Amino acid sequence: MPNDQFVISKLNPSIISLPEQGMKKNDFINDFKQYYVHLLGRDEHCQTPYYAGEALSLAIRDRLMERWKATHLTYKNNDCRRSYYLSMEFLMGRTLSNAMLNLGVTDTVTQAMYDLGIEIEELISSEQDAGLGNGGLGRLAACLIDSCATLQLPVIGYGLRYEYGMFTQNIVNGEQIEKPDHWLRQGNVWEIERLEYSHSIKFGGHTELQIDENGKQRHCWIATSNILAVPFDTPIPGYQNGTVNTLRLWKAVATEEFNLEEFNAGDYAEAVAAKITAENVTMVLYPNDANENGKELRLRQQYFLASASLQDVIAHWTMMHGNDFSHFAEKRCFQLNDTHPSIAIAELMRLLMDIHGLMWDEAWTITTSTMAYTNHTLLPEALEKWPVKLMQRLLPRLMDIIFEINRHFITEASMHWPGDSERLRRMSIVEEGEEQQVRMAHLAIVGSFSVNGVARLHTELLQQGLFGDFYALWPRKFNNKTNGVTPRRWLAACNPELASLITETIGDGWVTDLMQLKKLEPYAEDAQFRHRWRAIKQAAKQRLIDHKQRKHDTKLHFNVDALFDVQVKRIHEYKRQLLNVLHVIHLYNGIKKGDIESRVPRCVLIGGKAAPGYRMAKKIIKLINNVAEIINSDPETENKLILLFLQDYRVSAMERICPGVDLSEQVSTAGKEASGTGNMKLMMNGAITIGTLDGANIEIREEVGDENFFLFGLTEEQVEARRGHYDPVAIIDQDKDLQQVMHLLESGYFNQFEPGLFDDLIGSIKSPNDPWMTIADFRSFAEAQKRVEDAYRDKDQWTKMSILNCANSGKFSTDRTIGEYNREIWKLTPQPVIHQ
Ligand code: 26Q
Repeated sequence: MPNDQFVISKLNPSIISLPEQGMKKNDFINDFKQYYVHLLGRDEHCQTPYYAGEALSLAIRDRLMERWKATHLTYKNNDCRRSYYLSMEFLMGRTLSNAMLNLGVTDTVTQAMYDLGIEIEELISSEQDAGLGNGGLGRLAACLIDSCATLQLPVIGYGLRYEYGMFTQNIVNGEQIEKPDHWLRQGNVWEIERLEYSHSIKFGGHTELQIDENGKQRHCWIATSNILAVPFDTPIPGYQNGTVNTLRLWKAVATEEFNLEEFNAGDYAEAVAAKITAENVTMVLYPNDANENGKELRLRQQYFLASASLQDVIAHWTMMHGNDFSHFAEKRCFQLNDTHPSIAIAELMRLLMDIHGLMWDEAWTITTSTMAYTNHTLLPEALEKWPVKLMQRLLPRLMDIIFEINRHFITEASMHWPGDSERLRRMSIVEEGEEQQVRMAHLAIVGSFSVNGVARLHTELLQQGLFGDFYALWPRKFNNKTNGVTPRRWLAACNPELASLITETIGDGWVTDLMQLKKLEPYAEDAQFRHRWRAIKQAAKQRLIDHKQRKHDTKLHFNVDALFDVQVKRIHEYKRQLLNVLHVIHLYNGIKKGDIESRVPRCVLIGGKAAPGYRMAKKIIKLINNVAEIINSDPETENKLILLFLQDYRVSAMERICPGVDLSEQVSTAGKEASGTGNMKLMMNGAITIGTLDGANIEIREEVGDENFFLFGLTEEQVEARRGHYDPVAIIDQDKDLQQVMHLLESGYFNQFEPGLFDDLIGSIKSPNDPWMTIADFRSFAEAQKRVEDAYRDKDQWTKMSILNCANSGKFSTDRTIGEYNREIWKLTPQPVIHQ
């Protein structure tokens, strides 16, 4: 740690204050040149747009710095209540265009670059995605903190600075090949390292009872291996409001003392090896979006995040209030993004008791009035459990505390249900069995004052099913917070043409008050408006095609009049990309049989990553590619049907895709998708949903009206009622179309040179135990797809529906979501930033 703080503390604030940075075109031109030539040492011969992008980013970053500092000062001076969003994932994507939009300089800067002969789009797309997340949960965290800044709420995001983010997906011979994503290789201009706020994190060792200077007993956790957590801060600007919040990501670094001891003992190689182990903690993001149980490194990551973040908050607290924690719970609040950081509950207890000397009851009251937990899944296999043995070895003091929390909890629960030992066994934080395990969701519920689901149905199912016992015990803890997405990135920035038309029509208030989109409704009846809306959609489709043709070097002939039918999301059995493929095969079969008159030309795009260890998901990718190969190379499908797998789906890909989508596929088995957020992005950009009554689809349909949504499939109740007597083979036998589809699949039509390749996929959907009941929904899906085509054939009708989808997407802004988190959980006061 730098020990030159003495010199810094003598710096006079007036000496380091800078003149205000200009926001005019020439100011950007001058700063750009300065950075490009003097700092980066590049000239007109530089072959890549990357450095120009970096120079511009530095100029933009400068404009964020003063606002960042002023925001920080405002929060500090007001000593306001704050909350902290703890998440193992922040899927931020690119930063430059969002920063320009939020600073309100997009047009000025575009012009400035143009004057220099630079196309700004080239600079924007030369930026690497910050892919520090898997999918929905990670992107939600990014959208939520954007809204916090826009609503001027004092919220800090805490996460991990993975050296390698989400892998890059290549498709080779139809299969997914993963390539490591070394996103920091060329540096990251958006982050500021703050060594001075590092904290030391303990692992291993053992605990001892000691007597402190006041004669009180204290638990000590000793003989540990320590790792240093070094923070890197990224500015999170609000939308044109002077607020710049902070995302603080922790990097693991070997501590000096840790190395020194071993060096002195002469064990050089061991010391270097230990350094590597230490720095491994934040080396890589786990690429599963369901639980990969029991991996020690993952537990290390989780504790590292929890401990570093809590130490940071407490260090800041004691600096202001000394060792007085009596008002801590009034002033601080933590939101846990799923159970991943939920070890924070035990860690806060440890810090309060072992470091700050509080008694159990006092510490427990503080903990249970500051922690709040968001659940993102109902799938039982995705619930986190950690072996007690592993916890005892890695985090012995925390395991002791968890046992003690559980003892208190079981006492409370048994007063509520005396003698109901079966229920207590079900509810216990520690699962008994051959191997004892800690149920992290139970720890999270017991240790929090708020437990929320992420869509109405999801929350209801949590209360009735998975967490039913807890709901019976503490009904008032439970609440719903339907997800959203930020309209800045997902409409204003990614679809500037549509955004301009909207602003021209209803003004620009919608950007921060998305319910205003409702004012577009009457324009659905205006032929001229529809014409412009349609032209914008067509142009977006054309751009999407052009990009595909450049990148995929495909010679396919696309038609912008075709229906663009898109399913982009992680590949998962419950999300049922297979149902989509069955339907595509059905369409293909129809073409082959000459049944074409009634159909509409369609371009089906499917994209998404499979967890590297998820065999079935990887097979699904292979199947999509094989089917695409056959369909696209068949001359009979020309101008009628295209199927394409979109490689390396990620945040920046979605920004390109969503303006050009007609039909949004949201076809998960009812009751399985907690919410979905891709559905919201697509709706906001005027796509119409074909979907089941699952997750937020239900609320989307409620907002837009049944007539503007293509509903199909079993309800959650029907799915559950079918279990035990589901008979997919009988369903196939009674459905001619499905028979033919299955025949094509089973005859090896799509894997002529790879016999048996898809047997397991076929077996899974034909099994009476198929949890996702794909076959059960086929008929209803195919019929809904027919209705889609009937609607699409009537261009005016379709465009009306498209406008109405956008007009009614207002609810799905994270501004609304954050408003609810704040009103019902955080209770923060907005803090307008005072600029000196
Ligand atoms: C856990 C343990 C070990 C390794 C990995 C994990 C892990 C990582 C990521 C488990 C789950 C995730 C991600 C889950 C996720 O993205 N869930 C989605 O969250 C969205 C936001 O609430 C919802 O819209 C989606 O419905 C939900 O599937």
